[in-house]
Amino acid sequence: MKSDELYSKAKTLMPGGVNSPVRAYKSVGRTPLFIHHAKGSKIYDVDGIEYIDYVCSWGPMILGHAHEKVLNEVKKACDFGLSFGAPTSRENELAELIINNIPSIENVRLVNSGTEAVMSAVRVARGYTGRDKIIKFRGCYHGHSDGMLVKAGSGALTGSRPDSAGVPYDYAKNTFIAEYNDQSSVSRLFEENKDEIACVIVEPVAANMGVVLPEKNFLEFLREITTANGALLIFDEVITGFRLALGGAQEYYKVHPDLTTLGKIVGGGMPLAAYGGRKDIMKVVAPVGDVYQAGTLSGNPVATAAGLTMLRLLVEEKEKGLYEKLEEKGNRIATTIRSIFGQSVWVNQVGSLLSVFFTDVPVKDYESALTADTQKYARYFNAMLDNGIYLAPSQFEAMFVSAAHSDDDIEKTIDALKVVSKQI
Ligand code: KE4
Repeated sequence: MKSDELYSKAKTLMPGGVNSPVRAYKSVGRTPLFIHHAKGSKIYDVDGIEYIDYVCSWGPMILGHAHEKVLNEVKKACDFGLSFGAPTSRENELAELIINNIPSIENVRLVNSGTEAVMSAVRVARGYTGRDKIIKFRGCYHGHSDGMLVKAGSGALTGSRPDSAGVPYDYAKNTFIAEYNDQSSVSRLFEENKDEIACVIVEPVAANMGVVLPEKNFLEFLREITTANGALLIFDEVITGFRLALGGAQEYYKVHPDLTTLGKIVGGGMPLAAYGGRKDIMKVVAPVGDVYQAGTLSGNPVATAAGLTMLRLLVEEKEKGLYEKLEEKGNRIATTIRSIFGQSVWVNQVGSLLSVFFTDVPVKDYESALTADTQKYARYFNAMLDNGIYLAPSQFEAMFVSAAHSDDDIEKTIDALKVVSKQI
């Protein structure tokens, strides 16, 4: 297998042979596939083997890989130069599309990754409120900035401890951890840190402990308690933005945050992300305000060509029922998995986002997600890959369905599920 050879070489060049840890297939015990190309719903490894792809580059490829119109606009943009470090009209157009489609965004800043979007939004919340402490939820992932790589401290009063080497305790102590879907864990932190919380940041649908849906009124509760305490509510919509609806989870669940972070789909597969929100809040961002944030390649002319084309296509496709069709496909796969695997799995699904947990426990939060049998997931992953289905190499990631997944793809996926269910 050429992947084996390439991986052996890669490991001599890069940490773990990869440029992002999850790609190393550590929890599924297999040599990672090296990808040669992708088109539509398919991905092809360096041995020319075709797979139906449910990773979709971890979310961006909602219309399928290598969409002709996106590629054409990117190729055209390249001929005008790759980067200027100066404003371009396409940034206006992309910013306007984001503002016109994400309900709570009135003003937006383009950046280069979801991590950078989150890091900046949290800094804005601190700058706007003049407060240092923040609340995040156990099991939610918001990129790898220091203040986000933390785990719950010993008690509700103490801040968190670093969850990564290299993160000083001082960077972690202002991040407090609450439990997803547990309103009292949030109330307690607000009571014990009165008037000191700058923001609550949440994945409105958690997708980094596997997919866990917000329970009824959870998001509404977060909206109320942050407003009541003078704290900002940040929706990290790097995954849900433009996926659950054109206006993301905030449109889908009708709860509007103060700040939103976007990534993945908004860049059309190129390194482009964004953060934005209420005008009065975004006024604190340099060069208008005194919260500094900058980037050499922010709003890059080639990346904005990809993002702008992607969003324009989504606006068009929405009128043709894109999101209803994605919900239908996601629901069909989820329902089929439940019928094939029965009580041995719990499936959470919303729209084109789903996760299969190998547990007989309803997965409603981080604790219950942890009951999943990760060894069984590894067997499932490997068996599905051997049957031509490319899934996330971790129990605690999501399955992404795209507009390019055809009925035939789903039929083939169901056939593979039937075979695999007997093997693992
Ligand atoms: P990036 O810095 O990877 O562009 O975005 C960070 C991020 C922020 N917020 C949410 C909700 C996210 O899911 C992510 C990144 N998602 C992971 C997949 N779970 C990216 C894959 C990877 O880390 O290689």
